[in-house]
Amino acid sequence: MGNEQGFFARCAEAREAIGAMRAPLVVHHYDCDGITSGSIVCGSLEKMGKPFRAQSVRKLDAEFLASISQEPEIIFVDLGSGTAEIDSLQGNVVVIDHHQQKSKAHLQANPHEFGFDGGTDISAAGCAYFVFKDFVELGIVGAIGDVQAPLRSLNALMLSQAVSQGAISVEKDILLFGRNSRPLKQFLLYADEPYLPGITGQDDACSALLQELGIEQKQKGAAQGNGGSGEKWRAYSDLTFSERRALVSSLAKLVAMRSSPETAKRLVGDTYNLLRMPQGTLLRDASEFSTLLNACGRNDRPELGVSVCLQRAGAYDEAQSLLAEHRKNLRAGIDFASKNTQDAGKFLLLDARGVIPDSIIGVVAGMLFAGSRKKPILALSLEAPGKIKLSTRGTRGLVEAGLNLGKILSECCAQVGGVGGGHNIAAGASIPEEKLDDFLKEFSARL
Ligand SMILES: [Mn+2]
Repeated sequence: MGNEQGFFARCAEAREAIGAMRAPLVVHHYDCDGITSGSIVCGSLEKMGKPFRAQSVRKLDAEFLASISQEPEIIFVDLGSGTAEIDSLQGNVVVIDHHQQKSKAHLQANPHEFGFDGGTDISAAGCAYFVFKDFVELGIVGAIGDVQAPLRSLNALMLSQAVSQGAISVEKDILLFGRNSRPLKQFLLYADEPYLPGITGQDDACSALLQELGIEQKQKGAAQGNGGSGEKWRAYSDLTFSERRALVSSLAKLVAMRSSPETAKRLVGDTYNLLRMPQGTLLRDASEFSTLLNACGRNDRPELGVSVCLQRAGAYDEAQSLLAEHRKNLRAGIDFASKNTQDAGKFLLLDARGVIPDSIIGVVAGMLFAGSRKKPILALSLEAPGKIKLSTRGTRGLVEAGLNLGKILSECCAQVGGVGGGHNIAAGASIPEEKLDDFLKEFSARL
């Protein structure tokens, strides 16, 4: 159990320090949690009437740090804590982050310092929410984006505040991704959390199941364009109550039988409706909102994600078309990964160098990993010529048994000359390609 009061006092200190800044540079991470936490900071600065600049980055490398070394005021969001090198920055620096701490010099609103686990108890967006006490929906979306559901600890506290403000309602429903936005068959085909044995990744089985349950994949709708068929693909949210019930109970039976009754319990759970967001958009559901933001970040448009979060004109439509493209890439990546992952003894290895872009390798590893839970997965992609981006994923069960991937990657990187770290359950690194064999030996030795 962490020290809530200590953490909140630190958040208040951070808010005060930011309030005293004149025109800060906001540096935030590019993923969903980085975009939402960055947006909370930017939106709050806007409300304070303060001029600011925002910049999103994938990592704080030496080159980037050199480029900001002259900045008088910097706010790091969803990164910074894990980078000891920021200690040498001379300006006024405030860090809002939930990664394991290596940096010590600056004021940090970081839950680790107060006995909380930034991997499961709160994300950067939640930290930013507790700093500014505003934009609570974005706090929840960030937590969902960082895969921290079921929400507990500081996340649960934030949620209860959101519910009492009337910002969010929580409903028990199926937890598979894309309830509102994926056509039914894809909804099943790409199901990863939980993984549906015999269904996930198997096109024919998905169609057969829907047919067996008498659930039509298409429905009559408004004619699309001139002479359109007037049919549209149905999403889970388009189903009738009895269709939903039939589908959920048949999936639950299947998972209980082929995986375990515990896994079947993970099929249904809390979903988060964002009641103040525009109706009929992906922004109404925390998990779909997070998908949209991840698509922005991973397609080099994190600033578009910030505009979506702050509901700037035109941003939503543009983000939606990016998402369509992103899904196409993801499907290709998962297809490759499912055929090319090897058992490397103590871990699973996916070598996707030159095939899966480094921007989505972590997501692909996470989705693929859902099928096999006994060992962590290590996925490789090419970040630049001669440079490998590594992504590792574990499970809560492995973490409870003592796994700390963030620590392991930091140690391995120290041995082979790379940069890496993260959380106990998920971590990443960047290493020189010629050091790969050394890295794999170091990694295996620490599992
Ligand atoms: Mn984060």
